[in-house]
Amino acid sequence: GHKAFLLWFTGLSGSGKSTIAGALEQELFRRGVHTYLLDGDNVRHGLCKGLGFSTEDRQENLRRVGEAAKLMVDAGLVVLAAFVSPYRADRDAIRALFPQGEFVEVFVDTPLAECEQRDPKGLYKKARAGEIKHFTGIDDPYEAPAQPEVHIHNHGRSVDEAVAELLTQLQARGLL
Ligand code: GGZ
Repeated sequence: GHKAFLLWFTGLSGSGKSTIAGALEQELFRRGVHTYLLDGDNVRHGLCKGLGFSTEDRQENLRRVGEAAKLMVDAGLVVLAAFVSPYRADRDAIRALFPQGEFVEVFVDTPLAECEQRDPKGLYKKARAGEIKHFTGIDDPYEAPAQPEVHIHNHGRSVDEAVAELLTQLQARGLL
């Protein structure tokens, strides 16, 4: 079998977290690694149903995701989690659930201007218009990780390059 660990992707809405995590998951699948991808799309309708985007709700959203991820890692999976997770304290609380080396924080670093230009769901436009309040990067904070295990500068780079960098980093850490 392979090692089990949690890869935690953090970054702005539209930064490319889910895209990169999904592409990495495909490559891991190809290598016979057993994975599970958690993101807002699959937890906010069930496990985290009813939670919004206040500071408290984000904290509870991420707490539940962290606990679920821990169970999955205990079961032997490589878990990929892609959440905005804007507060350092919330990310560090999840880190604290895992033994050293089994929590890998991945900062998907895309400038706000680029995310806003992409605006795949039109959410930035709505946030600028005041139709969505507390939108991360617009009228809500994003606390960038100070010491992420992996820092992906995702401006003007392809998904394949980001995946290659992640694979290199995971190999260097003895996780693959
Ligand atoms: C940030 C929001 C908000 C607000 C809705 N702030 O691009 P998306 O659409 O798919 O990613 C964003 C997602 C964020 O949910 P998370 O569970 O990842 O957030 S957190 O980790 O903070 O709990 C965005 C959409 O939901 N969205 N309102 N106000 N993103």
